[in-house]
Amino acid sequence: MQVLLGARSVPDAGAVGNFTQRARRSRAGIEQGRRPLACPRTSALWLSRPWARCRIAPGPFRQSAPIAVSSTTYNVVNGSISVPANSMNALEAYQLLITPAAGAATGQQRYEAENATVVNAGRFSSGSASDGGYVGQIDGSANMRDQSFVDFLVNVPQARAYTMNIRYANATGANATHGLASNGGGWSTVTYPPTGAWGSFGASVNVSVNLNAGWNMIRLAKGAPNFAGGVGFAELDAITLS
Ligand SMILES: [Ca+2]
Repeated sequence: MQVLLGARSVPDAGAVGNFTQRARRSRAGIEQGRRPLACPRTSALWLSRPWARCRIAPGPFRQSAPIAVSSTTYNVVNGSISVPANSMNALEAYQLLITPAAGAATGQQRYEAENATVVNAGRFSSGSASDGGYVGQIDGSANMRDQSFVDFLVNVPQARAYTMNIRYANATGANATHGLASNGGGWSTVTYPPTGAWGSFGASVNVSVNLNAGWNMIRLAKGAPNFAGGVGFAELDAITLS
């Protein structure tokens, strides 16, 4: 992730003394490009006297864009980053702008299992599932009539290896596996460690998948033609490509 740390100066909210004298000095300060000395913050006079608008009116003392304090690329570890912000000024506001280091993503990245082509399995609802739905009963592997698999039709901007995050549930108490194939290519194995309960989602695994630019078909299978069959059972919630 690319992180831009910026700061924007804010007017001094401190000393409030003789209103007339200080407000005049403030107006002069604005015209000279300096920070205003004081404006009463809650007084009705503050709202009614035009020079008191020094706090909100555009002027030389007010910055049009944040000052960049730092711009750094961080690796995401377990879904989070840690950004140090040293020597912060209490009179300034700070903001973080976080963007993917490779640039903003284009196109769809997440695909719901319940919206994919589901063969010999069922669609169900769950409050913990992405978009409220998932695919379960992906159980068949014995013969072509009952082989269970889910086909995701995805579109990616360029040909490369993508990280595919798979949200799943596996309440068998042991590792389960599916076969993974894209565009009719060879099979690889996806291993799903056990999770708490069927229909309860939050766990995910990452695998790598090679995709072509444009449309691709990704199959996750308990059973499918030319596939020996997976171990145990798993439910599918969604995949995310990055
Ligand atoms: Ca889902």
